[in-house]
Amino acid sequence: MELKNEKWSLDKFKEIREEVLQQWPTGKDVDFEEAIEYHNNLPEEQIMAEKLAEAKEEDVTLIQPRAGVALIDEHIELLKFLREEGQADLLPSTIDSYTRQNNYEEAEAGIEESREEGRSMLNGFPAVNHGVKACREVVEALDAPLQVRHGTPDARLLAEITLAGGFTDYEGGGLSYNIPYAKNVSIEQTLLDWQYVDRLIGYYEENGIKINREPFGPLTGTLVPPSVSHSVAIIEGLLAAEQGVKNITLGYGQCGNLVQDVAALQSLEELAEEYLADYEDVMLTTVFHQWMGGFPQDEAQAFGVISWGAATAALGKATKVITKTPHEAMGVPTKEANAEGLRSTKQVINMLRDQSLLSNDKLEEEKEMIKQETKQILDRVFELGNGDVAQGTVRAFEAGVLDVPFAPSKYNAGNLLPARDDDGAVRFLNHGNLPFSDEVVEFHQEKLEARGKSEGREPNFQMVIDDIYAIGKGRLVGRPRS
Ligand code: 8ZB
Repeated sequence: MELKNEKWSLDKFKEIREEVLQQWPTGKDVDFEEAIEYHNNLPEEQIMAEKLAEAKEEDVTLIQPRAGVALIDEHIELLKFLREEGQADLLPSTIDSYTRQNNYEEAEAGIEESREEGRSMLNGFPAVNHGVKACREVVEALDAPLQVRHGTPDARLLAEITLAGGFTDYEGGGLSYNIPYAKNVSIEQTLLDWQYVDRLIGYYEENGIKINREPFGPLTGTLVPPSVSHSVAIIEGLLAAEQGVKNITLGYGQCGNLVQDVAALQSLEELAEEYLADYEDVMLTTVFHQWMGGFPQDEAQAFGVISWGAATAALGKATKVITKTPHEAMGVPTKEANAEGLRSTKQVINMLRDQSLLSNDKLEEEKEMIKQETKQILDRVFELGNGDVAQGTVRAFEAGVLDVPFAPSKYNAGNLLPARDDDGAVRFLNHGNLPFSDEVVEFHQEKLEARGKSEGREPNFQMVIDDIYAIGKGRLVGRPRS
């Protein structure tokens, strides 16, 4: 099948759908007409797009954790706890790694073992194996909207089952769930597979059902320059809108410098509005991810990292924030630790709800820079695709015009080197083949030279290494001898 950014005909979608629903026995329980009926009867408080629209309107930042375990009753208990004890506004179901790899046999074994052991032997909720009815049990036990959070290159069957199961939001995208997650899956393949997911959601929308879509913003973590993640987010937003998706939440992961992070959140929304202007009735919202890098082992220090993310989300007026927990350095958190991350976040958000970062020259300069860079990247993507953003994206990755630092994918050039400047903002030490103007390149060079000067060293690869390890030593910027 040829990849083009063009809305799929219903016939083409339905032809592929027959194969998708046969990938695992639970696929046969998906009945689209009946699922429409089910969604029509969902209480409004469980519709993600409605909750997000309300939050955007009222300028509040909602909080959402990550969470998922193997068995249905335990999963419900976990989510109830996070809602009641953690005051989560929005709920997730984090999917286990086997399901993310489409390995439903191993997921089944994990479910069995979990039953035998009396504890979760999977690192998430295996929604495909549990099937439509079980997903609905989860939805019906709760009073908040549910989102699927995963990391799946081919997420077609998972989407069919969870959406028929009453989930109203689906994370991921053909780039953001490929480049950071897979080594050998081609970009063309994941873009096609995610066109299917977007077309499915477009089909729901055509039938009056609002399903929200959320590209995974942070990609590989805390050293991704905002213009790189923004380019990916906007491309995924455009691809989704073309297939008929109407409710889109674009994401950005905390880098750590307050001004840059707020500038990133504001510019993301402004750029997206510009790029998606041709699509009617699209509701755009934003999500901010608390620190997606290494965490301090010490729980008190971890709360410091969490609170700084909460403050940034609130001051940047993100529509929602995905929280971390004091167990981040250890692995999957207990429900108590998860609720603590939520409560500390809510505390900071409540205290900052009436404040915003005052517009100032520095903020404007950062926004302007991020916008210029993103436009330079996206202009070249369109050019490479002769106007087709899907084809342009494949070629842009080949050419290193789109390039994500520290990504495992062999389809990613990997020429970029980011490093922090003297204020901790993320800059390009090496911009690889990104199509930047001289002005942009010099801006970054100057920022890194200024850091080099205050540290008495030339900007070099050691800075990158130092920055990666800095947080473990309780710092943002990796200084020599600190
Ligand atoms: C890319 C996302 C990584 C983050 C968290 C990790 C990390 C993964 C679960 C989970 C609670 C789970 N994460 N799986 N948190 N329950 N089943 O996602 O700790 O922060």
